[in-house]
Amino acid sequence: MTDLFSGVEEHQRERIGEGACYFPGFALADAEELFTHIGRVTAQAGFRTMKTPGGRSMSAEMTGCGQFSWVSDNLGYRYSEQDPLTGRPWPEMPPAFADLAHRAAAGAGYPGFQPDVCLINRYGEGARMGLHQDRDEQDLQWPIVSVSLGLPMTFLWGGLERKGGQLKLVLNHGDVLVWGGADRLRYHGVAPLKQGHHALTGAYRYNLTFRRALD
Ligand code: MD3
Ligand code: FE
Repeated sequence: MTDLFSGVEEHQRERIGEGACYFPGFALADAEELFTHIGRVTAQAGFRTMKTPGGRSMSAEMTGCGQFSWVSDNLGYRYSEQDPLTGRPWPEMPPAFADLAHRAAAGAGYPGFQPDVCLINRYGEGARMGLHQDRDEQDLQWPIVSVSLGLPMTFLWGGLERKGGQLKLVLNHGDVLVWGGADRLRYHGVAPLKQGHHALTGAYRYNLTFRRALD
């Protein structure tokens, strides 16, 4: 008998924009495994706070894995093959990471997504991320896949210009978002993290963003 649904992931999906999908709880089943991998990656490439080209420190701590990760200093923002703290390549992207990103992207209508970057953000109490666009990737046709772990955080979703209002969406443990197409260059950010405790991640929220930096 043929299985009509073979290869098609059955999961709750909400289209929140022309090119954007929200998958509540998509990563829940994998959350503990993902968190273990975060521990392995950060043992090799520790969390650090980055400085913007304007000289201000960002409040979220960051690191990454994959062929590239994103670095920021007084020279500007860019993707780099080396961790500037160690001079070594970034840790390899765990196959479980790439697989999750691939499945979520396919479910949102972006088949064939093979990320070469996983940026890992860690937010402690009060940490936030101001409104910005993600436009340092070479081919903006590829989506970005975001995975939230740990404490909930309010995501701010704006338009194609910095001015104007933002929609708010609470991102919970295990939630996945996919952004591409017409929504790829939307301004976005996250509101300051409220104090709390999560059974897996303690006082933190972690966010994985999967990207394709180079073609
Ligand atoms: C919408 N991170 O790392 S993830 C970032 O929660 C970043 O850590 C936030 O913005 C976080 O750059 C938000 C959701 C997200 C990621 C990329 C997007 C939303 C996006 C790109 C375009 C539009
Ligand atoms: Fe972003």
